[in-house]
Amino acid sequence: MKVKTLGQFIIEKQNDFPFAKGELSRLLRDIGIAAKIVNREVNKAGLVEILGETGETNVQGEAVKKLDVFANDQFIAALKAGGEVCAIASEENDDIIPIDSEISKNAKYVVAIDPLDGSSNIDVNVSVGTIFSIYRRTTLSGPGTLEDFMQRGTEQVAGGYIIYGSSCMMVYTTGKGVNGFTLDPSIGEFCLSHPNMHTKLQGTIYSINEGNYLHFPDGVKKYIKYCQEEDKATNRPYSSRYIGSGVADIHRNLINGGIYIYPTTTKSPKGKLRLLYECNPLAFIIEQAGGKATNGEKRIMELDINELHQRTPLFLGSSEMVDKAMEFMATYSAEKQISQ
Ligand code: AHM
Ligand code: MG
Repeated sequence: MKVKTLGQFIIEKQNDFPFAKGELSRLLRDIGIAAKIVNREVNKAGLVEILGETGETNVQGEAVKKLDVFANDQFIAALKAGGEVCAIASEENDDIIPIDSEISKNAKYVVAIDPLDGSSNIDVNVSVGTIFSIYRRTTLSGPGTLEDFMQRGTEQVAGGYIIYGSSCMMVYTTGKGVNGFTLDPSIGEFCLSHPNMHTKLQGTIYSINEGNYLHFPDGVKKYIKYCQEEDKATNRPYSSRYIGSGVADIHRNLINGGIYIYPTTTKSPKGKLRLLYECNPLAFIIEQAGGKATNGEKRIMELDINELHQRTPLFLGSSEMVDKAMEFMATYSAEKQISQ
């Protein structure tokens, strides 16, 4: 069998962009390297206690870091060392990280990243992920600024995620389809395992934290009831599946067909997930795979962004399911307005 590694695939795809000088390819490769290091640590997570590394320092005398901080440090270090990026925005950092170094003085890109998504699952041996989004800088030179990140999702050059699951996978798009690579631990390479990924128009899975049911907008409550109704023609009731790791839930739904919803709640009136480094890259991937991503009303990738850590509700997945959920949103929010 002929194996194609992520590195080989990236080089081949560089030809899709006639004037490409290889910067984006190198940047994607850097992300792949950091992902492998993070995966190694995620795999050891359960061993930390027995190896006695939970104290202040580990055997090398280094401070033991929580995995999310470790992942953040790894991605930032890899991106800085690569020299293709003039600023980084991370869920873990309040402000952007401008990069001011000799090797990055001609860097054209900025990267927004959620280094370890699904943080509540870190300590319980359940899949977690990394989500990243790459933009071309809009400022002309010097270290990147906040302005470089204030771009709509439609401007993304690439978006992707890594899932640290029963195997480790990297899935990304540069706007020419979606491809998935599985890490083969025996050779330490991501290998093309899921070429040209497509999601179903209509799936049979809905993923939402139903514990928040009472706090959902009426449109979402009605849509959940719709998913639970008996109807042979549409294969209902649908199955409810919710891991609590967005990357894992969305990866499963991408492959099997389904919808993921994180709506507004009374506790999170603007939604919980972040537009820049969670929703936009996931939206880019699902759209490239033939699905849809909206905030219940508008396309995620066309939303204006004016804050680094801006939140948005998210309805993402198989397009007919997202359309249906939006229909419920439109009907019931209109009804509410009339009755007010
Ligand atoms: P995080 O970036 O702090 O981990 O939060 C994002 C996560 C998603 O991965 C997941 O789908 C969601 O939050 C779960 O939230 P909840 O526990 O409220 O259902
Ligand atoms: Mg997150």
